[in-house]
Amino acid sequence: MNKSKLLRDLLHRPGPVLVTGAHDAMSAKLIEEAGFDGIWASGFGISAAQRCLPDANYMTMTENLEIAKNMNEVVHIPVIADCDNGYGNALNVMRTVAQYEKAGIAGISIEDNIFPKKCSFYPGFKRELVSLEEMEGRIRAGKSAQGGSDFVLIARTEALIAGWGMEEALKRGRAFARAGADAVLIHSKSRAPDEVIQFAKSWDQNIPLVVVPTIFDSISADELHEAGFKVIIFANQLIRSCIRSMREMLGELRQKKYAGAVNDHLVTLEEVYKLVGVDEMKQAEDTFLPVSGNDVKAIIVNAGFEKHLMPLIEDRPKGMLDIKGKTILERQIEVLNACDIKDISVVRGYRSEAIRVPNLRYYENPDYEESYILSSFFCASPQIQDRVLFLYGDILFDRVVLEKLLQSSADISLVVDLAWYDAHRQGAIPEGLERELVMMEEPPQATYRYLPSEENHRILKIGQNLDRRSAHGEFIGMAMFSPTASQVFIQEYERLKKEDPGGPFHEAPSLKKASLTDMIQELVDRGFPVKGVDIYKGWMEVDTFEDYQRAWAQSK
Ligand code: SPV
Ligand code: MG
Repeated sequence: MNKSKLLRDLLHRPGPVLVTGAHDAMSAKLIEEAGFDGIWASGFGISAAQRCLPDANYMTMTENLEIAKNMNEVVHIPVIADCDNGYGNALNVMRTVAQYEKAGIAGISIEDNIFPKKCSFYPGFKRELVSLEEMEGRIRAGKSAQGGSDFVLIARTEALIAGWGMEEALKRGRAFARAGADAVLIHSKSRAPDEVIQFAKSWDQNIPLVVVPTIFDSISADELHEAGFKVIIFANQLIRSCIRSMREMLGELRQKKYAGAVNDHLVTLEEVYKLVGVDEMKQAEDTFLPVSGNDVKAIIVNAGFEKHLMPLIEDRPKGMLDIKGKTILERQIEVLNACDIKDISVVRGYRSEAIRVPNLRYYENPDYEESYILSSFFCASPQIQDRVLFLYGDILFDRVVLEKLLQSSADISLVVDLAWYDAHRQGAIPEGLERELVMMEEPPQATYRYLPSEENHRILKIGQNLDRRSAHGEFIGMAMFSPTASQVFIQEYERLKKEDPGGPFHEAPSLKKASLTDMIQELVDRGFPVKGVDIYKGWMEVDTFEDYQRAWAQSK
């Protein structure tokens, strides 16, 4: 975006151009937010706020440029930089123009003060201006140094400030216009606006006038515009209001000595987050950084005894079955670790002593024969807080499956394999095979070529007894809960336990014998949104001897 062009467009637009002085990036952003047309990178404000120094050319051109750049980076409106006297003679002005233009600053103002200058309002200092010829040279040099045609050079005369009179002020203004200035700034320290109004009345050049109503502060921008001014700069009101509000808050804090005492003076933390773009940062992180599960607690259930796998699991639970030199549990941990999930708990039950993998946290379900998956997960209830990954102990899965789940921002996300849908329609899944199936709000498309959507699908029903014709996919035994959902999960489970009449719970004969899916159906029924993260293959369950053989054959 060419900000100089933007500024030129503003100069040609009807009505006054309202510009306000900033002293850093945040003040510039606030000026834009308030609806002003442009930013004045104020020499007075920058030297006060950035160095706590007088406005007297103590800061170098590069120091000032750096601050103006900071402002320009965070706003879309044009920045006009106050470049004092151009930091020297015509040669210095040339470099100043070139550098500011290159940095994308829309325009600069240079004044006819000598170098070093003093702020126009400091009392008790002798005011000296450079000769008209010297100033004409600065303007011509500046215009010759710009690369494009849009950069705006404002020439400012301090003739009225220095007491050189209206005639000299007009003579200088006209000469500046003839030397190539794009606008003229007439400055005044008179309490009444009469001087600048008189100047504007006599103005007979074809370039716009700029005014800074600091001392003559009772005239409005509209009145100044009517008098002939195009650009009105409120140069230092913002830095002065900052000093006042900082002082007031600090005085009260020092006196009362507790943070909450000054809340009335403060914006919320959220307002600061919004201002600096924390939401945008999160979005970029989600889009571009590799997903990380370092804030996730994983709970793996490995408690059950499954008779049909005997004698394979005679001396160990299913998760400790070896597949080419690594157990299922070790393979799961490998993938979890690869996604930065290091906080892993395992719920043991059957042949508990056979699970002795280091660096894991262990919980026991001694009642594993009389209970089921949901009870087992709750044996690790101290871990059900923050972001939690619930994982069945008998699945092998590709890293991308877990990565996709970690990317989900839903409160409750379940990994759903859509390959089941196709396999079922092709008659490839024998009747009677127990599968935890899901029905979703937006079913997958029944077409040969199908791109799983980036959108998560809301789950309506989940369980083994779902009518297969209405099921859309299979829950693979991997679910992730947000901190809020983890809390809800615990609360609901405690409530159910307390109110448990002992009868069936969804598909289970009792709450104690419930699967995770029964609890999820309960949350769905209670109106809690549960989303399916869809995948297409990329995982495997070890449920039967045949599964185990297949896992051997396919694993690396
Ligand atoms: C500045 O903001 O630095 C100015 C305007 O030059 S004034 O301080 O009003 O002179
Ligand atoms: Mg200044």
